[in-house]
Amino acid sequence: IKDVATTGTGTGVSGTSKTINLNFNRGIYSLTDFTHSGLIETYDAKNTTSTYSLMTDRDKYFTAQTQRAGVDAHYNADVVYDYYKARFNRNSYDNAGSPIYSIVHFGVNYNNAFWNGQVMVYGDGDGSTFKALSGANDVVAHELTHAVTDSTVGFAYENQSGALSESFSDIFAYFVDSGDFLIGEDVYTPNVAGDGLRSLSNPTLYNQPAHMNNYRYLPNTEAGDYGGVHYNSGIPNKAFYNTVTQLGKVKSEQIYYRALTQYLTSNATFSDARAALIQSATDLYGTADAQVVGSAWDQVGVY
Ligand code: ASN
Ligand code: ZN
Repeated sequence: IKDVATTGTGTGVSGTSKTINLNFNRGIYSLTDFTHSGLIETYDAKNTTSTYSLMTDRDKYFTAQTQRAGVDAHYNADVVYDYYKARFNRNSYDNAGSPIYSIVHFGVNYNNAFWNGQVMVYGDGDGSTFKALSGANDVVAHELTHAVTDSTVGFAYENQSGALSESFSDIFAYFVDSGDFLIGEDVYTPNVAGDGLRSLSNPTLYNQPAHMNNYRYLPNTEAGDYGGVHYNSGIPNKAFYNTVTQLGKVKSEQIYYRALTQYLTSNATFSDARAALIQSATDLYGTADAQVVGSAWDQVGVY
């Protein structure tokens, strides 16, 4: 019995049609993509939190309502894989070609998505705060970048190092979906146009600080968001915005990637990130660009 790589047609969360990579075996098509050096495969939890099975169909048209979240998790995992390969020659999240498994329809009306340390997991949303979260390529890129940072820096997920983990996930989400500085706009509050979950250009729009003056010392508990990792990330996000608007995307993404893979360590502070990015800019492009990076952080009060 032979696996045959093929392509099919899928309908995504927002109703658009896209070409997806499939496997065909014994009369069944599945969301299994062998076209990369690392496997990409997508599973259905069928609104449980514990069991899941490969998403399959009798034909190559994954167009049913219940398949939409799977189609986009699968398609967007490809997009993010291809981004890291094209820009940094990175082969999957660990640069060792590890398989990217995604699970959709996790739980009931679940308003979140996460990297659990091994696989990508997506809720359907409750239809009002979120629709199915795999529908946003920047959400997929954010979560998969947690896998990248876990296998490079290994940021401790608390306080400033945790906020840096959040910020790097938002920053590479921006690079994958660089038409805007919003995160999650494709799936966040489907009944409200033009908003997002966070903004890199204007963090205060969504209740995040854009300067150390407004840094918050929150408890290192789940209720305290582990020291406000999704709150204080507004500060390094704004420093990134200040950088990319001056140096452009091509230089900025290399500077940020080099800092991740060469300099940052698990307990890094915002000051350490500033220093790592300045050093990376110096290595790659020289002192003038490094000064731009330094002033980008000066403007948010990080020295
Ligand atoms: N979606 C969230 C994130 O990636 C999940 C979490 O809180 N870890 O940050
Ligand atoms: Zn995150």
